[in-house]
Amino acid sequence: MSLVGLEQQDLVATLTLDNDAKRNALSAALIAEAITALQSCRERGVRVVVLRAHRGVKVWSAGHDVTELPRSGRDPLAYDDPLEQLIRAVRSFPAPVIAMIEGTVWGGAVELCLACDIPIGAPNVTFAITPARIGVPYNPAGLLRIVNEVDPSVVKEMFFTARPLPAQRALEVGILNHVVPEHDLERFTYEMAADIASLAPLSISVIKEQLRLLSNARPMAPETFERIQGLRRMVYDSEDYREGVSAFLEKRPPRWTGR
Ligand code: LCV
Repeated sequence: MSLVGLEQQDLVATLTLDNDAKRNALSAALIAEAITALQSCRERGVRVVVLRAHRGVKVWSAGHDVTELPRSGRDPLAYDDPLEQLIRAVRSFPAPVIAMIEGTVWGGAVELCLACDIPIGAPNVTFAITPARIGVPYNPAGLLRIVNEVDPSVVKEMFFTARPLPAQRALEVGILNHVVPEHDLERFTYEMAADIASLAPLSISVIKEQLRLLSNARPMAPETFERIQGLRRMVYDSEDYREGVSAFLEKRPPRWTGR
């Protein structure tokens, strides 16, 4: 079964998340298809990729596939986690990736939208950052990517409340570049894609890569890195993490103990 559609019109490719039954949860299988599709776009010299879900979806993506999270004692968002691989593939893709978003966006899918170069949303879009719903720690690379894009006090509110942030607020804090009515979203997005595709590809590609490298250019003492790793381990080794994943799978509210 195909979980990601790939189409190309002129120099613009469209990747469509295609698993509405599971609310486009970012399973390893879906991500593998997305990465293969990006690789194919790269080989074909595509100049812009539009990443989208089907028109009119209520959920753009429900985030990590919770059924695939390790049960306990293992880092749930390690370097080789499929979503981390997809985020790196989007960020290092040698041409702009536009996220065209309708509906709600959850957990790791928020980061996927932020990894895209130009996120454009409909008015019904919301973004919820959700590790505290499931009791998982977050990875430092992800935290850094988010605070690079969004005001730290807004980031804290999103992590601490797990509340969905509405489109207009997402626009104000820089998560979205544009909010466009549903009926105009495709026209707006594909016009921008066509404009980008008409410009000098090498210039754009090199500026994208320079910005990516510069956004990571922060020295860190090894002790600091080890302390961050130790903090995460406290969470993924905890009873709360086991409880959070079990509660999701059993479709019941979690009982947190803070241990
Ligand atoms: C697997 C799912 C999922 C799903 N995984 O439809 O960033 S972190 O740290 O938080 C990271 C670990 C992460 O990204 O975690 C995931 C964060 N995501 C969420 O917390 C959202 C979880 N999903 C929901 O709250 C609801 O599904 C929403 C509100 C998105 C949609 O609700 P709706 O009533 O429309 P259902 O809940 O009935 O879901 C339809 C099917 O999709 C599965 C869900 O288990 C159900 O499967 P069955 O039909 O087999 O019962 N599903 C939804 N989200 N993240 N599976």
